[in-house]
Parts: sequence; C-alpha cells; structure tokens
Amino acid sequence: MAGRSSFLIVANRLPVDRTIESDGTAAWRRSPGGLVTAIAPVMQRRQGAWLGWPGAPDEKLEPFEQDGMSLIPIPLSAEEVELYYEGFSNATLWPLYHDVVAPPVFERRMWETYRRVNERFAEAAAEAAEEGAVVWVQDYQLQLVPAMLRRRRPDLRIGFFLHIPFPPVELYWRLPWRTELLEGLLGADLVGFQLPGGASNFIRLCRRLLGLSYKGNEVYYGDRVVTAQAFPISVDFSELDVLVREPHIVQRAKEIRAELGDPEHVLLGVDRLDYTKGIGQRLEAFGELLTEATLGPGEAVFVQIATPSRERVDEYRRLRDDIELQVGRINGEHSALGAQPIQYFHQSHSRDELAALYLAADVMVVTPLRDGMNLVAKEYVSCHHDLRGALVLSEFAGAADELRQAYLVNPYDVEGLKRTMMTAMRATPHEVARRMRALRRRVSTYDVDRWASEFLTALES
Ligand code: ADQ
Repeated sequence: MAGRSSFLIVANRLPVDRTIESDGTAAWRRSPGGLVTAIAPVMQRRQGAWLGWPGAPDEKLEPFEQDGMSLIPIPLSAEEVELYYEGFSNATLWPLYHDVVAPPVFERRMWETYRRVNERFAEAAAEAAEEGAVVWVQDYQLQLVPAMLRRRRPDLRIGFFLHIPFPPVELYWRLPWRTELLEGLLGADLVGFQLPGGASNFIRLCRRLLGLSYKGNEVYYGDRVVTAQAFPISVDFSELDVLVREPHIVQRAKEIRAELGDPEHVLLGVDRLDYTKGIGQRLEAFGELLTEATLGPGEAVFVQIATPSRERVDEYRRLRDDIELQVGRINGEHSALGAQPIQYFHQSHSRDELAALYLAADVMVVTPLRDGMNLVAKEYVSCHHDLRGALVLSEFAGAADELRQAYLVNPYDVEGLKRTMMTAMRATPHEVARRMRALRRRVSTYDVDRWASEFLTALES
C-alpha cells in the first residue's frame, strides 16, 4: 500500500470474495451488499483503506488494490478462526446479544484469542492511519479495537457501528469480561446502533457498570465524551429499483412462478441459516395452515432460501438438521406428485436470482426472533415498484421500527403467525398497494448512502 490513509474501515472481513476465473486463475471480486456499495465512494474520495480478514485461514497476503479500494489483509490462523470467530464472536456474543435465543458459550480460551486478534487489528489500523485520520470499526467481532487503537493513536477520530442488537443490562451482565468489552467500545468517539433502544441500553450499562455520568446521548468517560446514537442501516434502494425493471429479471420472475406450478400465492423466506431468524416458526405456521386445510392443495408454495452459514458451530449444525427434518415432514404429508408445498434451498443465490425471487413473491415472510435490522425486508420493499407484494415482518426485527405498514407479527405466537400470513395472502390489491407505497417511501428516503453519510457526519462533527 502506498503510504497511510486518512480514512479506514476496520471489519472482520475484507469486502471481497475470492473467485476462480474461467482460465483457472484465482481473482478477487467485490462482495455483494449495501455496506460495500455505500462505503466504496467514500473510500475512493478519501484514499481510504479497508482492513479485514481475507476469509481463508493461515494465509499471509500483501496489501492490494481492488475497485479503487486499498485492502489490507489481516491474517488469522485456523485456531484463531475457531476461537475468535466461530467461538467468542459467534458462540458467545452472537447468542447473548440476540436475547439468548441459544445458550451462549463462556470459554476463557475463546476470550483470550478474541483479545489477541482484536489487538492485531488495532495494531494494523494504527500503522495504516495517517495523522488525524477517521477510523470506522465495524461490528461485534471487534469491540475491543476502539480502546486498543486509541491507546496507540490518541490523534484519531474513531467510530464504531454495531450491526446486531445491543442487549439489555440484565443479559450483558452475564459476560465474565463485561467491563473490558464495554471499555473497549468506550475507546470510540461515536458508538452507533441500529435502534435508539440499543443506544439507551449502552448508556444504562455505562452508568450501572462503570458509574459514568451522561447527558442525553453523551457519556462522560474520563476527559472524553462518547456519543451513543442510532443509525438504522438500509439498502441500496435505487440499485434494486433499477435492477427489477430489467427485462431479464421480469422474465425470470415469471419463469419462477411457472416453475412453481403457478400457485395462487407464492410465499418467500430468505435468510442466513441462523437460529435467530425464526425459520422453524414460520414453517410450522405454514405447515399447520396446510394440515388444517386453511390452505387448499396447490394453493400456496413457500420458497425458503437458507444461505449456508457458520457451519462449523454446533448450534448451526443442529439447526440445519432440525429445519431439514421439518421441511421433509411437511412436504411428506402435503406433497402431490410433482408439487411440493415447501421449496427449500440450502444455497447462496446471485443478486439477479434473488431480485427475481423478491419480484415473484406475493408475500415475503421475515420472522426473526431477534434481528439488529434485517436487510431482506428492505430489499423486498425496494423490489416492488409494482406495489404488489405484502411484507410479513417480526416485531423483533430492527426494521419493524421503521416499516410500520408491514404486517407486523410476534413470531413466538404460531396462531398469530398463521392469521397474519393469511391476512397478507387475502388482502385486496388496493390494501397491499397502500402499504407498499408507504414502505417504499421510507426505504427510498433512508437508504444505505444516507446511513453512511449520517454516521460519518456525526463522527466528524
Ligand atoms: P444478517 O444477519 O446477515 O446481517 P440481513 O440483514 O438480512 O441479515 O442481511 C442478509 C444479506 O444477505 C441480505 O443482503 C441478503 O440479500 C443476503 N442473502 C441472504 N440470503 C442469500 C442467498 N441465499 N444468496 C445471496 N444473498 C443472500 C447482520 C444483522 C442484521 C443487519 C445486517 C446489516 O444480523 O440485523 O441488518 O447485519 O447491518
């Protein structure tokens, strides 16, 4: 990398995926998704650099350039991937921060590795940042980085954004390393959350655990002021809005409906295969609608896309078995020759195919038990300029704060889920359009660009 940067992103992963080209050589391709899209222009304007793990263990790579971004790879050994990433990040913090919907693992070895890896990220960021640079640290895998970085480089402006919920004091309190983790975050000038509730949980915790005083959203920490504020993340609305108008996507959406046997209702779920997403709950509700004959044979098809995720963590392996058993049981009971009520895919999909699926679906079913935001809900809305399509949305997704005109539902209430899914399926086109119009107004105004620029403006002011 040529010199130091005035703008740094520090994230667990680099924003690129390795691909194999047709001639067999390995190359990098920019990862899909809003975060990269929103941040790339800022990176280009400010000669930014992005620090992160390239995704394969035991690999040391030199800094490289991709799409006008300087990328600085941070190596992780196989053992560090197991203990820092799969362990402390995804078996301790992830379930704890998601209302303990699975039991968190508390293991000292995991914690120690988490601390060591955070130290490595902080060290690399300290080296890459020019005097007075702005550094934006992302998410729960790197909560110690702000303080570690500030110790090395008090001249920097440091922001942190948490993509997942910040739990209430009573849950956070269980963490044996609660003080050090909180002090890690307090190294930032600005700590961003998806919702105001996350920011107030954080402020309460600062008061209870460290006895800090505060005023409004400002916490007084030594001689510094740390601001805690909500910045609801969003999607690239206009990119999706343009994409779904393309003839090949429109055509593909038609094909999808035909391939599904042209049922009256196409329901869709798109999630990482994660126990926080409430996939089992929604399938149970759908299965009961079939068993009770509220839905007739062939009347509705449920397409569930479950992206492979964290497959080496025990809890995720069990979840996959449970979901596949459940799908098999419901399909076993309700299929006819050539027609299955649930179409289940444990696969990743291209951006185009995902857009065509969103466009094809009459009802999008998003029922997490807890979710920081949930971008799938906002992507679905972005894809429906036709004002068709009903969104069934869990009250426990961050997105429910903004998307009030969705069909809101408590995913723990199976009867409520059944009722709400039926209401969405039977709604008049007029009612569906009225709700979708309001949802689109919200998502088009607060898109991912606005999220990034509001965060950075707050950080630099
Ligand atoms: P996630 O838990 O991963 O994100 P979500 O916000 O829904 O959840 O984002 C998933 C993304 O992956 C979406 O952009 C979606 O299109 C994509 N995706 C899902 N399945 C796919 C498939 N089969 N093929 C291709 N792409 C697929 C975390 C938090 C969320 C928060 C985001 C952003 O848990 O609450 O909204 O970060 O902050």
